[in-house]
Amino acid sequence: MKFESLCVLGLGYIGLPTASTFATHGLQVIGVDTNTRIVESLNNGQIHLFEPGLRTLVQAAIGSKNLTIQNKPQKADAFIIAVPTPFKGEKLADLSYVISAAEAITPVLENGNLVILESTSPPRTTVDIISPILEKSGLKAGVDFFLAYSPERVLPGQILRELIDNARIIGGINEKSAQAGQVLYNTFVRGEIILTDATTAEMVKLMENTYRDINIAAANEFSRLASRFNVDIWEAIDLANRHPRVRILNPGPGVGGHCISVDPWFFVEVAPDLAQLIRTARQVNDSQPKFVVDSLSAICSNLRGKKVAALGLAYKPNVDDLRESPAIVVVEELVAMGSDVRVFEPFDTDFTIEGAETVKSLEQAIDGVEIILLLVAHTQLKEVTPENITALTENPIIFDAVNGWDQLRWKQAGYNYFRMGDGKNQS
Ligand code: SAJ
Repeated sequence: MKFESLCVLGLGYIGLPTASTFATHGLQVIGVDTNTRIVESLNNGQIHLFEPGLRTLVQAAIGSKNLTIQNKPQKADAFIIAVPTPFKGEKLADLSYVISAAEAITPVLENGNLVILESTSPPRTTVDIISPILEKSGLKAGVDFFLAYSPERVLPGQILRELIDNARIIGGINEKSAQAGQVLYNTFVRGEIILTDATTAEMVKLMENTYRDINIAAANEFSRLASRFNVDIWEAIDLANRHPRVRILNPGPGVGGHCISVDPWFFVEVAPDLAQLIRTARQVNDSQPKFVVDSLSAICSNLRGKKVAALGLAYKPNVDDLRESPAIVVVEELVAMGSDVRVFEPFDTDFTIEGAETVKSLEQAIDGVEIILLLVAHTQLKEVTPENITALTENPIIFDAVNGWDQLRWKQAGYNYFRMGDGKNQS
């Protein structure tokens, strides 16, 4: 069995690096996206998202003529579906992109082909939804063509390295399908490749992100408890983590991004009676922006009319992705309370939030404000020091929601510095 050509459907954070990596490893790859803007910009050598090293990789792939970009799939030996699974309605998985992608493959599907679903999906999606759509081609899944689910587990910011080095799970609808998947990914994966069934692979993906969500929820709840009991959460976590079997994560303004804040709901959707801890963890993390705003209110008593510089909007440090970002929710809550908010996001200086002012530089953000709120520990924002801002505004309150700054330095410079979850060092 050999795969020489591949069609990757969906050219986002997963599909584009995957298509490019296969192309630079010798496969003839067609990258497919239904968004004509993305197709045009890629064909003009522009990439529409930020990920370290990705621009160079995509340019190399396109330059080698092994990667071409189109808006429709065409015949190939293998197909990878890497489209999003967003929410619809009240936290339900919207499988419409996955379904459309499978429907687009069906007319070009041939004997001996392999189809892999990578999009995060509720358990049984591959078997109950994708397989019947593809079988409308007249071919039998697992017999005439192979079908597998293989979750993507790369960390934004380190995608290109993790794509190659991470262990990869391939869940086939039968053994032959899993083995076919292994042949395909062997093209570039250096991590261990482990074969299983499709539904186990789907569940593993959801379990990984749910596990992280629950652990972050614990850290966030601890930060609220620490505030109440005049304890510094950052000191307390540092001490607890000296225990050989304890590894508490970092509290913050909440959990964002398109994965961890979304995937646990897929369990709640299909098994609400069983997924109670999972639902509660989601609710804790979703209410953490309110904890940030409440903590700030406790310091300032009245936030109405207060001039606030909100620094950082991305869902985590050093990425340009603003999806589901808790920092945005913090800003929206401040706006709702009547604060006069200026936002600065170094990775996206155009993003707007109704009622807030977007500015293009740190200096513009800080100029004349009364409160400086650090919401994302981007390297560029962590480098801000008291010396940088002294000339721009007089005696603002500093509120660090991510433990991104050195409190001693700010205090020694005479600032009123507060840290989220630090009930001990209220200056
Ligand atoms: N966060 C905290 N405290 C922490 C760690 C993270 O509040 O201690 C927050 C971040 O600020 C962010 C959110 O959690 O808002 C998620 O960030 P993350 O770095 O934990 O994860 P993602 O969403 O960037 O990537 C995750 C990864 N999954 C796991 O680590 C289990 C990645 O491996 C997956 O491939 C990715 O989801 C995905 O695509 O599903």
